[in-house]
Amino acid sequence: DPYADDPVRHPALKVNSQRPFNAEPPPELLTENYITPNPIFFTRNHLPVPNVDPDSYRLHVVGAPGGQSLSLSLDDLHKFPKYEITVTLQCAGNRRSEMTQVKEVKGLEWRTGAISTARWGGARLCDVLAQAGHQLCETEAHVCFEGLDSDPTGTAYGASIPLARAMDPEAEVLLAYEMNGQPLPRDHGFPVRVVVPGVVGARHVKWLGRVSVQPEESYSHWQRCDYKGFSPSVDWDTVDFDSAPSIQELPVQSAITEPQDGETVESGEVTIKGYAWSGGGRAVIRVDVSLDGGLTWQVAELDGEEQRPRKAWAWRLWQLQVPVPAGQKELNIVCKAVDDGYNVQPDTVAPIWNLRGVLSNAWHRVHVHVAP
Ligand code: MTE
Ligand code: MO
Repeated sequence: DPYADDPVRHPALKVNSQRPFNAEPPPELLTENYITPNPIFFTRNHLPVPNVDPDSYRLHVVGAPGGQSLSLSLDDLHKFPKYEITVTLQCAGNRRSEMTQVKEVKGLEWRTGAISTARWGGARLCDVLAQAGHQLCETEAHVCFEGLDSDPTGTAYGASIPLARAMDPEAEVLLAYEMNGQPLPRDHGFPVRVVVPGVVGARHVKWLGRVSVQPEESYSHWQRCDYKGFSPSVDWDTVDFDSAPSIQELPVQSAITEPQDGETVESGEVTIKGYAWSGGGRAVIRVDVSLDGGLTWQVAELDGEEQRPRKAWAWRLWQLQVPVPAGQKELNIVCKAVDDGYNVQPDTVAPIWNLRGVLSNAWHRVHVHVAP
């Protein structure tokens, strides 16, 4: 059993698949803290978790022509200037279960919890690439990452990001060896993972073994034949994965974590809580909440850390305390966020449905009963 050596997990996690391990925190725990505690940070593994010996670990960085290839130990990586940033990581499949309700899709049934936030510490990718002699001369090039996890044929997990993002100090791409002040837990990439702020989770390659600069995107299945968006009209007979770009920056997202669908709330006052985040460093500027399915709206209070313009890498938590309108037996609670590009979420799922169930960011709706 290739999974026999997987780590022990926190019992509060809602498991979507055991082998490989995929799990999300329940909504009420997800927004209990601004920084998600490591044991309940959502986990998305495609393969068994490798057991990497930190002493013999080496990160291989392929050098530029005229530069030098690097074989970096953990100690070597610690010698680069250390950066710490708070970054929210979201899987492209977050909220896929709502797409399934429209029409069947292929993928794990994530609810609203395939998103979490941590303080990551590590070396900047641009500093490591510079030491290997790379410069931003080939503007169309890509930085390809390979994990140390592999399938029975020996194929490793892989992904890539544009060299322009990797070399941009303002993009703050990290080779992280710390998560919330601790060495990375095994499920989250021990000893080193990539953290690409503002970009889909799939590019944050865990158990990083190899970094190279290539003229083309990674040839990995997960770069080329997955994690792409399509029209609702495209099905598995007609899909052409080469016709769509790989997902990098994610669109604006928000969800309600309290109360939960089907719950009964007290009459009088209700507190509604949730999270909001946008990709590409775009800051969430507002969250609107409705109690009547979207007819009328109120503005929620944004909590958590204020984000820097163009570097809003982390989510905002939000809440709204409101009186329950007298005589209401039920509430149709809805939330939607706006980012600083004034991008908004679509109101329904059907027009953004796609066969892989990715990019599911319609208004989030929760139906609750009011106690008599
Ligand atoms: N890296 C490796 N090596 N193997 C993987 O299966 N999954 C990716 C990414 N990096 C993956 C990986 C996907 S799709 C996501 S969403 C994130 O890791 C999840 O990171 P987490 O498990 O730390 O939350
Ligand atoms: Mo993912």
